This record gives sequence, C-alpha cells and structure tokens, in this order.
Amino acid sequence: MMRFPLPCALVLAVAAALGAGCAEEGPPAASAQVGPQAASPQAGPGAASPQTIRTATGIEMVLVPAGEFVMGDDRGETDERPAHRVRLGAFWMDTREVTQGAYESLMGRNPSKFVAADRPVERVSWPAAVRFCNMRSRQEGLRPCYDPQTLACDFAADGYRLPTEAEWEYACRAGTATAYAFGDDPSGLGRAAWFKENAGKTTHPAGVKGPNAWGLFDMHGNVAEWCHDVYDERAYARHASSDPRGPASGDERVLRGGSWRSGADACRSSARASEAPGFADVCFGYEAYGFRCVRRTDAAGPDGEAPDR
Ligand SMILES: [Ca+2]
Repeated sequence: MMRFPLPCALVLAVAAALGAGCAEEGPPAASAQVGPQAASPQAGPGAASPQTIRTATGIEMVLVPAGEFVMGDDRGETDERPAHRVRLGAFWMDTREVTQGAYESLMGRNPSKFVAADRPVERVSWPAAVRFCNMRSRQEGLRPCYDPQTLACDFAADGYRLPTEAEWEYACRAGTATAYAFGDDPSGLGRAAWFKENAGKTTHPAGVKGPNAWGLFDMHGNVAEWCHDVYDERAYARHASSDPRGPASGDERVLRGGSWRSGADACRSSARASEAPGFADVCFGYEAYGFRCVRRTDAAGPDGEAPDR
C-alpha cells in the first residue's frame, strides 16, 4: 500500500487527546433551500466529446460511460493485486475536485490551508466529505445517500456520494491500461498533474492541467481524493465482478490519485492509499485530502444508463 509520509499514529493519538475540544463540522451558515432543479444537459462540442452537465449548485459533471476495465496492476504494490476485470454501470462524476468556493457556499465554512475559492477544498475528513454530499443533495431536491447518524450509504438514492474505489480508478484510467491516463512514462506527469516535483508544496486551482480522455481534471495529483470504500489491502481478491463496493467494515477509507506532495509513483491510476476516516476531523486536518462526488445517471441525464445497483 502506498502510504502518505505522515506519522499518522502520533497525530491520531494527539487528536484523541484533544477529543471533544475540536470543532466538528457545524451546520451550514446559510441554508437557503433550493427547490428541485433538473440539471441542464449540454452536449459536448463533438459526438465523441464527453457529455457534461452543470448541476443546480453550479458544479460541472461528466457522464462516465458504463463498461469494463482491468482494475489494479500486477506490477504494482501488493495491495494493487490481483489485477481483475470489473464491470461498472454509468455514473456522473464531478469534472474537478470539489473547490473551496463550492464547499463554503454549501457548508458555511472553509477548512482549507491553502485558501483560494478555485482551489480544491482540503483538510476535509471522510465524514465531512459525505456530509457535503448530503447537503448538496438536499440543495438540489435529491434524496441524500448517507444516513446522517451512521453515514451508511444508500446506493439506491439519487443524491450525491463519494465514488467507489472501482469507479474512481475506472474514471482515472479513462479507457487506458497504462500506469497513468497519458501513458506509462512518469516524465509526462508534469503536464497532467500537480505533484511533488512541480506543485511548489501547495495545491493549485482545480482544472488547470489538461483533462483525461473522459473530461476529468486532476485525477492524478493536486489533492488525494476520498473514496467510498473501506480500505483492505486484500480487497481485490474478494471484489465483486460488477460494481464492487469494498469491505463492509474496517478502520480506514481509501484515498486515490496522490496529491501535491506525492511522488510520481503514488499518483499512478492504480496506486492505493488509505487513512482513518476521522483523521482530518481534528483541529489540524491534513491539507492533502480532498474529494469529488458522483451521482446515479438516472437521476440527472437523459441519455445515461442506470447503474446496476
Ligand atoms: Ca486529485
């Protein structure tokens, strides 16, 4: 497993000591309800272009088509094996990492270290990310996916949620089987991503580097992205062949894509990382963790294929 170079146990111990003194995600400062609004489909510039929509809360999403891919990499770390074939239904995915502007407009606060409205929000915990998903769903008149108490995900709901690890890797690869969405050579990563060698020890505005073939920006680098799945280094041996959702329980959640502080290897399409879900819920959350959201296709798109769930 590719781990982030941070003394997590020490930080968690300090966090536990601080305990209830740390600020939990508060209620949104502004909660003006927005009525149900259908997303407005916008055809791409050409037939082969990714189909995008701009949702009622102003965030651009792209249709990720249904299909099959080989998840993992037998040449990679132990937890990337075995490479295995996975089939996924179509879904909508945010074209960019959730920005600080989008997060603050819905949640009434901005936890980020590198403050700028157009940069990805960071210092967000897994619970904070799913609370954003629920708030975004409510703002658009959709049924929230997450139980507000247990944070269990209802995949049948039409609201927003975090991508499964399989969905994330499928979208990152965008039809490729190489180490990165642009090929195998890490020397090309600087053109596609903000990572340790070019980021200058900070995040950058979401969507500056070119998108992958499916219209997704910053899947490699900038901020690492929380996924739905509980992390298990042996998860792939037990994956369902269709829409796998990971283990039912465990201590950590998956993070994908590497970040501004990651080396090239940690930014590979199949590289896996993980962290305790509440890690960034403490007062000094980690400034390399962000997220993006997905949503069922039958909730928004006229041409989307309903996922097999
Ligand atoms: Ca990213």
